[in-house]
Amino acid sequence: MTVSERPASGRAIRIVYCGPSESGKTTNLEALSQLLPSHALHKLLQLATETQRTLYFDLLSLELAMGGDTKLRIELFTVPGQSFYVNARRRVLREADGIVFVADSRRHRLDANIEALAEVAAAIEDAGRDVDDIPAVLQLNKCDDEHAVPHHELLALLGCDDEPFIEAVASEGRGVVETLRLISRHVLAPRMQFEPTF
Ligand SMILES: Nc1nc2c(ncn2[C@@H]2O[C@H](COP(=O)(O)OP(=O)(O)OP(=O)(O)O)[C@@H](O)[C@H]2O)c(=O)[nH]1
Ligand SMILES: [Mg+2]
Repeated sequence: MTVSERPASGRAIRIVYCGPSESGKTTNLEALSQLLPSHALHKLLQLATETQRTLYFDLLSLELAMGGDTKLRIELFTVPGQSFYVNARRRVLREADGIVFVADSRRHRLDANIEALAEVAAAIEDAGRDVDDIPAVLQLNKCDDEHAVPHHELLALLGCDDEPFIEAVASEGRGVVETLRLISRHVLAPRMQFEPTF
């Protein structure tokens, strides 16, 4: 891989975790910082309120060895899910190279998922980009809840029957590395030969 194969400005590849408030976005990054091999991890920066709700964003920076001396930096961002942080979400989403939508599988969060998904699409379109041009995967989180909606029903309700998805319990580390592998493949495959080593 050469520098010219990196995104336009040579910056890191940015993957944004979005979804309704408290769906488990920050928990994904926390679990990854435990589960990924330490040589790949760069840093985890968390900006949270006293109540553990994300205030602006969280950032987990990874460095993947690509052979020789070449390293590829991937930055995983979360955005705050609470409704009044709409502008913070838009700023982070604007430059996303890939999106992980962390849905909350609990039945009473159905409307919140639908609303958050529509907002992601609107933010991308407002930034002059086409949603279909940005690789995206769905993580159906909180599958451990007794009121979790079955995955086929949740996908249909979100209008995402044909999208790639992973079922997860982020608080137990289940499905989080798989989610990162899936989105990394989608983002990197068109740019270079890539087989995740994590
Ligand atoms: N039962 C269960 N709880 C989870 C799961 N994933 C996360 N949680 C819990 O859900 C709560 C919210 O998780 P966060 O990761 O802070 O959610 P968030 O999406 O970052 O929330 P905001 O930053 O406010 O948008 C925490 O108490 C987590 O421990 C899961 O798969 N199952
Ligand atoms: Mg958070």
